[in-house]
Amino acid sequence: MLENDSAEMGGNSRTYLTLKALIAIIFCLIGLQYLSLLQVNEKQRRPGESRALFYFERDDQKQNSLLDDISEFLKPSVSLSELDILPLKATTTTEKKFFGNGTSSELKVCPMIPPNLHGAVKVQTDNIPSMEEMEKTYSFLEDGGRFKPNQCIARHRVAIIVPFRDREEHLRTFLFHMHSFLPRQQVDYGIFIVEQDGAGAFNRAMLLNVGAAEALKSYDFQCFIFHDVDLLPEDDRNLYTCPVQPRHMSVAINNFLYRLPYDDIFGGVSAMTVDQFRQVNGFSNMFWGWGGEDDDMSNRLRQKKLYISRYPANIARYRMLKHNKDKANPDRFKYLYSGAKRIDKDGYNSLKYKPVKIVPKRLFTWILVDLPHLTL
Ligand code: NGS
Repeated sequence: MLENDSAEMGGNSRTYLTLKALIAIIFCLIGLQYLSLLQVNEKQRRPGESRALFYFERDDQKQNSLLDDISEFLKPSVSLSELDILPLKATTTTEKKFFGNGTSSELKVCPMIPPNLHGAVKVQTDNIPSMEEMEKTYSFLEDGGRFKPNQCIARHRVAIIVPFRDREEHLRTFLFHMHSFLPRQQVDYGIFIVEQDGAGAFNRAMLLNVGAAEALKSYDFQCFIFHDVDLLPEDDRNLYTCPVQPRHMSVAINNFLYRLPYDDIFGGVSAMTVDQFRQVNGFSNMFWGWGGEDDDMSNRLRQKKLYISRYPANIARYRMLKHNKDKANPDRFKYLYSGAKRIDKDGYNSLKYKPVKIVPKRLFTWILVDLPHLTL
């Protein structure tokens, strides 16, 4: 009986000790949780914002103070590679500009951080002017929707390539937005609208290949920005410059609650240098109908040891215009799985197309193209 009692008492004290330890652990956990909450509250983040890239973060108290944001760029701790901006070759730091009256002046290379950015910008989606009205508003453009700054030599020559069909209203909204957004970034750019002729399945990737080929015929562009017509950037610190590594730009889209849907996504808006584009042999020509072509490009990049870079989600924000979803391509997974075997023979080097029209209009270069179904 006594033995039983002491055994029971020993058991009780062990249970008591275990309970005490458990309670102590629970208090520790509550304490830790409290501390981490304090840290989060210290800087409220928007959904999808990156934790690591503090130099880009917006201070909510000074949301409209662009200078504060930009001065972050200039901190010595931020290296050129972190900014993901290609340095300019030393040979082109100045250029003589000649005026009609016979005088000339020496132009300097534009600053790395454009001085007149606004930060967050309004995206207008209604009461968009007609093409004719816009041509007057943007009379500073050269034919082909071409712009270059006249105060300095642009650091980047960028072809914006937009696959297109049947979306006239989106196109007007896009042009209206982009031609007010891009000049502030002091890039030398042109907009190429690549329209697929006929009513067959849409081939976004092949249109992008065509746009790249035609853009390079017209000018010495350094990089491409492949751009869906229904995506409008909401912050002009999202620089449309040539990337060091391929850059996925539409990181945070309103329709996806400003969150990246998955890590390897390369659709929507993405930038590549001409050299990177050639390394991966451009896009596959095999994706007819919606989906997969951008994932195939993502696989090509990985295969060629390039990686996808991104601006932080509080800057790389986009508004998506409303539209009906296209019919998905039932063969997309088949082509995705066999992509690695095709990279060297299906792409930019096997591209064939029939240009129906190539017209350098004031707001853009219009490329109407007939796409053949290629076989390997
Ligand atoms: C994936 C598609 C991508 C597409 C992405 C986002 O599922 O091509 O959704 O699409 N991949 C496949 O279908 C294999 S979105 O919702 O933006 O239209 O880019």
